[in-house]
Amino acid sequence: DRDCRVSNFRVMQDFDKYRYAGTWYAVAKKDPEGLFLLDNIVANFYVDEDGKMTATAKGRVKLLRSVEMCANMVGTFQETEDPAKFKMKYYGVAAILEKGLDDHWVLDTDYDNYAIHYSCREENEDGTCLDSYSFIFSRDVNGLTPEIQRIVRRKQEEVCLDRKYRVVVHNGYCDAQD
Ligand code: AZE
Repeated sequence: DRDCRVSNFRVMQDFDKYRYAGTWYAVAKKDPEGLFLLDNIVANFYVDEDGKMTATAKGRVKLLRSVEMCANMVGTFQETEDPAKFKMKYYGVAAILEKGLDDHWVLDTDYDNYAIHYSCREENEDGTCLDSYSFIFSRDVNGLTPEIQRIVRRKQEEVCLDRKYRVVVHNGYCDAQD
């Protein structure tokens, strides 16, 4: 019945990066292995004159047990043959040394309210995902309507991540800093 192979996941059809641009608040997330953004996660996507997509992201992180800070991250996106599937090169500005190259897939979005992001970092032999992370983005920091929550839940099941998400708190922790 359910196909958990990453290559068979359905992504947003006719994805439009121009409509995806702007501010998104992470309202829920599924964590990957290792260090990750904890809460107060806000992403801003831009498309420049040449059509290249970039993004900034902010979020609280905890380094070495107890050192808490707000990470300021930058991402640049490489397009692929599927308009909803990008390769994202990212790195931290200032004190955050974290960097990497991740997939950035947009599974679903209505552009105005919600977007469902997915990234598989490592696949198993059978094509299912061994290490993934995913964000549920909202245009409204206060969350999603019950109707959209149903759409999101259906998609979370479809990509075999049901019950793996936690709510992302927004309490202004990273607002003062830049
Ligand atoms: C994402 C969307 C917009 C741009 C970027 C994103 C991802 C950022 C990370 C950050 C990790 C930071 C860590 C710091 C210690 C997907 C939110 C850059 C993966 C672990």
